[in-house]
Amino acid sequence: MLEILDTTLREGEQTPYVNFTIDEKIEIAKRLDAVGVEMIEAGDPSVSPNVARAIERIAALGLRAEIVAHSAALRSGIERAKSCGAQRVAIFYATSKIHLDSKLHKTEEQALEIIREHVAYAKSLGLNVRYTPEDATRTELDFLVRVCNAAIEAGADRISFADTLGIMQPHLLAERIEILRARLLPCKIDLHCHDDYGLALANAMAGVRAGADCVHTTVNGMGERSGIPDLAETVLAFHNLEGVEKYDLRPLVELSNYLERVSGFFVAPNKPITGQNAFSHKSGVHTNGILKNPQTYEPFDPSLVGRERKIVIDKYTGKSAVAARLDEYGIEVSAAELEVIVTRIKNLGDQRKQLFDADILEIAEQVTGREMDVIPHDINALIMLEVESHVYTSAVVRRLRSFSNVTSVYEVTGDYDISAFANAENVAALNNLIEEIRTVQGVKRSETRMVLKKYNGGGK
Ligand code: HCA
Ligand code: CU
Repeated sequence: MLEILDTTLREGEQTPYVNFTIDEKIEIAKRLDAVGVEMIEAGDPSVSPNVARAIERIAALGLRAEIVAHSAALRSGIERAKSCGAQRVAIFYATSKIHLDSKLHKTEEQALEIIREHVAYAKSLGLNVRYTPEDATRTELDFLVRVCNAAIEAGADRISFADTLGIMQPHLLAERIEILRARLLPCKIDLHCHDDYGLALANAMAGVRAGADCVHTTVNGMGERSGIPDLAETVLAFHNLEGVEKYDLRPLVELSNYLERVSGFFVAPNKPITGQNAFSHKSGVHTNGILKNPQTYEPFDPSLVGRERKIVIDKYTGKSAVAARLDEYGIEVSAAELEVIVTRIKNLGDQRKQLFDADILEIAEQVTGREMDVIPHDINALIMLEVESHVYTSAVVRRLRSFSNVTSVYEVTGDYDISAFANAENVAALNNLIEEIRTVQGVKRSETRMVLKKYNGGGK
């Protein structure tokens, strides 16, 4: 049965410009535990005193997950892992020729001895031990087997087959796992697959099929360079495609949002599961299908992860989607009116990147000649911010611009320093956005005005 080790707190914190506070790490660990991952890799205590303190605090929480500390093959690191209260230490030592020659300046025999000695030392301290041959996928196979078996004999019960450079393909990885399974002494096999070609999750799934036990993930796929498999994608792919039902799917989207908030690292709109567009439909053909039966274009029901499907209205839209959107507002139009409304939407859509419900309602008013007394569900808001006096306004602007819901940002004169236009699906989403904006460093005070109706000037 599949196991997951989440390493958001170790590999994830190796993402450029990402740094968690101890409290944030504790919150992340609790939320990971709620999903039900078997192991949480909480950090390498030799990196800094605060990393060590965070591991110590997390280990003391008494979570269900086993708490793992990462360490180079150094006695001091292994001792720190022990004194932090981690249940397991993951000792990494590279095994590929290029790493041995150019980085570690060790022969294969020297490397083998170092690995054996440090695994045995960790075991003697009473720790569970995983050994990671870093750059395993570029390591000569006979040597890899020798090293891993030496580590297992010395007390390791897990080997992490690390595709450190993300160079594997599913069929190759599966082949290697079959060989390792046949030639390794009894042990569990972890898969640590980097995503340099976008193949990390596919590789991991092939590896599990071939006999590996555990997949390493991070929330939002964070990590060095292009990161490793995203936790939500991994859980959903195994749940829906492989029938692994032991993880709780409900905390995943919130966990992803939380990570965006505390890391400043935002997922792309097309990111599966957690991305803004993951359950949106646009073309007339697609939306027509979705309205008749969602299964026509949905791999699974978005409510499985607490999300909603969304139909985007613009020039690609057909009549059924517009009628459905008007119907949501309790607005009925005749077939002839609908025809004209759709034509106008298409014309406006030719000129604009994005249409809001306010635009659609305005068109419907013009075409029918009836006033529509409704407030658009998707909300436009003007958010005004005062910035702390010691902070550069431009630094706050830069952070604001990275929010996908923020459509434009202005530095302004007057009581406030910044005004930003934002759009959100509903009031709850707008609330979340404002909460997130308030946590941006340097924001002192905010005031939000919701747009009730929008009129375009001569330009647009
Ligand atoms: C690194 C180490 C590592 C270790 C993986 C593991 C890798 O290069 O930073 O211990 O399972 O990718 O090899 O993250
Ligand atoms: Cu890694």
